[in-house]
Amino acid sequence: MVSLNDLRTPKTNTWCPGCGNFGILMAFKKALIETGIEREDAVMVSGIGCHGKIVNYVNINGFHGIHGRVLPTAQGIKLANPDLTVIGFAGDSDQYNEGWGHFAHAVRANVDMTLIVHDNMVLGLTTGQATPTSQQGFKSKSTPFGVIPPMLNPIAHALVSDATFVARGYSGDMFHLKNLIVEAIKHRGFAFIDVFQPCVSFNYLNTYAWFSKRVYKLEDENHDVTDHKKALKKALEWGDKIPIGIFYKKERPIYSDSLSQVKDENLTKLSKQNIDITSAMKEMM
Ligand SMILES: Cc1ncc(C[n+]2csc(CCOP(=O)(O)OP(=O)(O)O)c2C)c(N)n1
Ligand code: SF4
Repeated sequence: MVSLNDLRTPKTNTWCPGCGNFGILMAFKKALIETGIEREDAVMVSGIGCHGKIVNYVNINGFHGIHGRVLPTAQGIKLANPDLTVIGFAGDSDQYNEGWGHFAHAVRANVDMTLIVHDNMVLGLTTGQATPTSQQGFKSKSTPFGVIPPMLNPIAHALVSDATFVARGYSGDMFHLKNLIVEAIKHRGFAFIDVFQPCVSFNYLNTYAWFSKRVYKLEDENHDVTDHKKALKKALEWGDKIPIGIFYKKERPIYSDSLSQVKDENLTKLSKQNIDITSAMKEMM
């Protein structure tokens, strides 16, 4: 069983003091410990952005991929080696701008993995431009007169794309977030958690104080996680009260259940001896 000490790395953490990413990092480490997954059985995949550095700070296998491409990489790893627990970490620009096309299809495909989006409603690493989840009117370096279109609603989008696990966390409530990550990892299918992650350097609107005043837990209202209509209604709530917790959960076949090539086979365990790709190469050249 891993300990917090086992998960420590020698890398210097370069996130700004007070950044919401710290809450996600600690919640994830605690979730790994609680699920009892061994270090060599888990893989993290991240995109480009402040969030992406998280792979440097957890002592498990990690792949720091390119911007917007967390999902194809993570899905490929899981399909090739179903024995691994795969967790993707994306930024809100990373996932909801450049990676947006992948999102809807990952939800539909239902590969057995977890996606955690660090949703600070701003581009952090590139110093403060607007993202799809920035609120209408949000003033930033890219929108000095305020964001014009309405904000994107990833929770509602996931729900209408037949998602099997949809949740929202808040990095200011680390223990609640840890519980969500544990449930997401245990879920058989694509588990999606959007996490409010205050960016203390570039988002002066959606601060800890702003979130803490508004968020409430769905479980405190005895929310029924099997009620799709109710989940959608909750997904549309925004303003003085904003729900966090599991919106919706259900079982449906995972992608590899219907993929004969990987259904009963771990591709990484196939013999790599006597493989001759010469004829295939000739055909392609
Ligand atoms: C293909 C590509 N497009 C754009 C960039 C420039 N870029 C670097 S980080 C970043 C986004 C950071 O914002 P977000 O994904 O919200 O993550 P955060 O830094 O807030 O964690 C962008 C657009 C890039 N590195 N690669
Ligand atoms: S710029 Fe924002 S998101 Fe990036 S490390 Fe600093 S506080 Fe965190």
